[in-house]
Amino acid sequence: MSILVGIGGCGRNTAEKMLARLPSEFDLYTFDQIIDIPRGISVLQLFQNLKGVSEPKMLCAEQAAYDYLLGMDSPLYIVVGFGRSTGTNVSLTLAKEAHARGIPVYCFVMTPFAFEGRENEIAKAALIRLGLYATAILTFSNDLLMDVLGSSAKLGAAFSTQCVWVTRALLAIHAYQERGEAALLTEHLGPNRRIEMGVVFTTTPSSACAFLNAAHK
Ligand SMILES: Nc1nc2c(ncn2[C@@H]2O[C@H](COP(=O)(O)OP(=O)(O)OP(=O)(O)O)[C@@H](O)[C@H]2O)c(=O)[nH]1
Ligand SMILES: [Mg+2]
Repeated sequence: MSILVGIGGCGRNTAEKMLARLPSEFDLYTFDQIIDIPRGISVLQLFQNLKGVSEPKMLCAEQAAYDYLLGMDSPLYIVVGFGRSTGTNVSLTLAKEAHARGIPVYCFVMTPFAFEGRENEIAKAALIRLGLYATAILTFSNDLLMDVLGSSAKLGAAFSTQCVWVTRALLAIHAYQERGEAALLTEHLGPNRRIEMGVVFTTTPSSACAFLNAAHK
């Protein structure tokens, strides 16, 4: 079994759109701050989303939610938008805990638009910290996305396109994990274990070829 967890607003939106395209061995969870109306406070809650079921099922909250995700002892695939509060902080905590327990953790991180300003600095710093814990980090720049699609593209359509992109990257990474070749993946990615927009930037063509061949094996 593998766990896909969408964290924060962006992670939740993106992961939910990915569900229909995921192989059956994936369980989808979303983890976000939800307003508890009767108590008038915001609570970090974990939901499970099942294929074909429209309403996600609330499982648990706060520390119990971390324990639930880590207790399954399955590889974690985290989808998140970096730059604000919930997604950034919760992903870092979850990845740190997973790393401490020897659980592989693959992070698919949307990075902010340049116009968002301060969010960019927060995202950059958080990516450096995430590098301490993640098995691999795949970044998807919202700015580059709009460059590719053109400024007339509607934001909703752009984010849906990005979901397809993220899903394809996730399936390539998942293929490595399933074959027990996570170490080979790390070797191909180099010391910062980072892939931008699902593409390996490398100065050694042979390692790029090896990566692509292995992903499509
Ligand atoms: N690609 C994509 N990016 C998004 C989406 N929603 C937000 N973002 C980006 O993700 C960043 C984080 O936004 P959210 O996920 O809404 O923030 P959060 O983690 O829930 O943080 P708080 O609500 O402030 O606690 C933003 O700065 C945006 O750049 C989305 O649906 N798709
Ligand atoms: Mg939010």
